[in-house]
Amino acid sequence: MTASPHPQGLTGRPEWKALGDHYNAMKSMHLRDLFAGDPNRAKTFSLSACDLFLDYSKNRIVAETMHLLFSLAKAADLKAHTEAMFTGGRINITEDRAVLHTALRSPRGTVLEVDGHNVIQDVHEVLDKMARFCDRIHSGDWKGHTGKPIKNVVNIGIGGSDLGPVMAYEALKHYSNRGMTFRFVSNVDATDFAEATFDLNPEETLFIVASKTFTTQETMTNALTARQWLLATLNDEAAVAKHFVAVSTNAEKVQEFGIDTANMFGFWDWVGGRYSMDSAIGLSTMLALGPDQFRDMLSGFHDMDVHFRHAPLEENMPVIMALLGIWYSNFFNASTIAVLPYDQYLKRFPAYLQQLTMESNGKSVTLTGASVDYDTSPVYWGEPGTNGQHSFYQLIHQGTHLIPCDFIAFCRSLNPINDHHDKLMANVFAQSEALAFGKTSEEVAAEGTQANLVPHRTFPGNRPSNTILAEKLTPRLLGTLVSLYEHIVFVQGIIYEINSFDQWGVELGKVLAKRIVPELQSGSEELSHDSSTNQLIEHYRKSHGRS
Ligand code: G6Q
Repeated sequence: MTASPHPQGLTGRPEWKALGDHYNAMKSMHLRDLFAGDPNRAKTFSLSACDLFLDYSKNRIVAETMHLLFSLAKAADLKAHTEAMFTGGRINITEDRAVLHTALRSPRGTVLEVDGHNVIQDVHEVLDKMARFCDRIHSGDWKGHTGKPIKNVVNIGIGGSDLGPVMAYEALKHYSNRGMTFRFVSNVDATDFAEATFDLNPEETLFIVASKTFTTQETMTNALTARQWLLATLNDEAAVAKHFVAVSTNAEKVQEFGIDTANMFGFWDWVGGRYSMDSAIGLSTMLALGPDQFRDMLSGFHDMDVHFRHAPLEENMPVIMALLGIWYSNFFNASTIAVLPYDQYLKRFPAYLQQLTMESNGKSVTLTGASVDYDTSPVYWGEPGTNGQHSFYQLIHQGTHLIPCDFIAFCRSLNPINDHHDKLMANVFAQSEALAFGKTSEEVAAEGTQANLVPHRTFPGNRPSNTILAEKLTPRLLGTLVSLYEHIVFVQGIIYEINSFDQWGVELGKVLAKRIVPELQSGSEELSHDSSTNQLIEHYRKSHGRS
């Protein structure tokens, strides 16, 4: 199924124009007045789903805003597109692929046929194979080449084959097997490999080479270095089979590398890299958590899938958050969104979301190839609170940019020590309050502030935010949270009429770097780049005495 765009494009839709007119009425309204005028505002603009509580009342909206945004989603036929994704429609049209990450967390026994084949059965076969492997590692049945059990796991992968596994490992460390060490190597900068392995004993180390294509330069370079590192100590090619497993869709390349395909965990072309942390790409996560907790995480993903697929638009958490994102990006010209988890375990969550959101919706042509005349994905960024408060929040409070914020927090700490958690939560509530309501010059003056300092100490407020609250960070909850953002991205992609599931910008980088490597390594090869690139290459060659 393809999108059915308006003949004059998104901005030609009457619903879009109505939002533009509504913006003119809304832009000068202050959250202070909106709250003062409606004692039920917090209740009206809040929602619970899948153990998440979303308070979106501190947004610059009224009921009419939401009504117009939902009308836009309806005009874009969002529900039909959602069904197309869930049922295996080939919605990734530039690669002619289905987009079925939701199948990765469908319960055992359900059926979803793609090209006459039940993919859910395949999914569970791989999950079972992963679980058997984890049990062998954990029980010590799987031994390294010299007979020692595996204590260290190093995941080698990049982009979608790294960011999800690292984020999930960090997020769920509390639930992980503390007797094992987990490291992640992604960068082709050798420092990444060197630092990840410097204190590991090769005899007790397992490498997971995670690459959908098994051709990615960084991953293959790191995998070859890992093999060299292992053999430098173990000195026997046969050791590779005991210390390397692969996660890939490319059995031929896995075999070529020397990994027994019996130790390969597969997935499918309908799983995009940035949507793959719940596929076999999550093998390191399963090794850290154990199969049961990994399955809990999948259930959390599935909870949100069901909610997104079936809840009416007006009660649909991903839809509401996606539409609010569009409201700010396209009408208030907000070019970034800050994601601010008040939980140290979620320190890699913003980095994970950067890929999910920006690689998916950082596009400037529509599905028909026409150039867009509106902004698509905003820049996502963030850091855990309270740390961010002591650095960039200044700009969010008093700078010239409007930066909508997503605050994420948990009522219960996984490390309830003294009153740390009350203080953490007091901060998150105080921040969204200060952003929304600010402090007027009258209030500042009334505090006895020196007149010349009043403008500096005034906070305009009217800075929007969502707050997502959950009881406790668990594997299940993490799945729900990731799935929430996956679907936000989907909704925005549908409204923007773009393909959220290809990544030609990434492909370009892969090709360009390969061309320059031989030029760096040879001193004589003639250079035919622009003068700047030629000069930089020459500079490097000189430093290595190659020219
Ligand atoms: C994700 C992208 C990209 C990809 C990496 C690694 O959606 O396609 O980030 O995950 O380039 O690719 P491989 O898994 O094929 O090594």
